[in-house]
Parts: sequence; C-alpha cells; structure tokens
Amino acid sequence: MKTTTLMLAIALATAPYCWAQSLTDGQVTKVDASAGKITIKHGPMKKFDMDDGMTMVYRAQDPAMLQTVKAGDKVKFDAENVNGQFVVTKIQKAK
Ligand SMILES: [Cu+2]
Repeated sequence: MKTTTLMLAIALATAPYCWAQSLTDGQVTKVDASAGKITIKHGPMKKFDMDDGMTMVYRAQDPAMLQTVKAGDKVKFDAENVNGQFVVTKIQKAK
C-alpha cells in the first residue's frame, strides 16, 4: 500500500513536467511584430485547462520568434502563463 501511494505521488509530481515538455499544435492567424504579439489558433492545452481548441493572442518571449513564422503557418509551440499573460516560449513550424 505504501509503495502504491509513493508511486502515485511521483506520478502526480512529474505530470506537469511532462506537459511542459510537450508542444501544442496550432496555426498562426496573425503576427504583430511591432507589438511583440502573435495570434495562434490552437488545439487543447491541458496544462492551462483549455480542453477545447481556441484562438488566442500571445506575447512572444523573444521578438525574434516572430520573424520565423507568418500568418497561415502550421506550428508547434509551447507557452507559459506569466502573471495571467500567456507568453510563447517556443515555436517551430510544423512539418
Ligand atoms: Cu488557449
């Protein structure tokens, strides 16, 4: 019984880490380089309790990211919630 509890504790502790490592599929609908923002239509993002897909505006962590993608591009990306503002931390074109 003790072992089971320990295993469960480990599973719960490592789950957010796994989610943080997985990229979300999305499609860029708009890039606003001057504002450092990008709009992405994305699928479910479990780590933010977004069970359905939606279109959202994100701030780019690094403005250089916005040079690598354009509206219409299919992408894989990761984001963080920084004080209630969603920030794209990683983005790459989907192959
Ligand atoms: Cu969203």
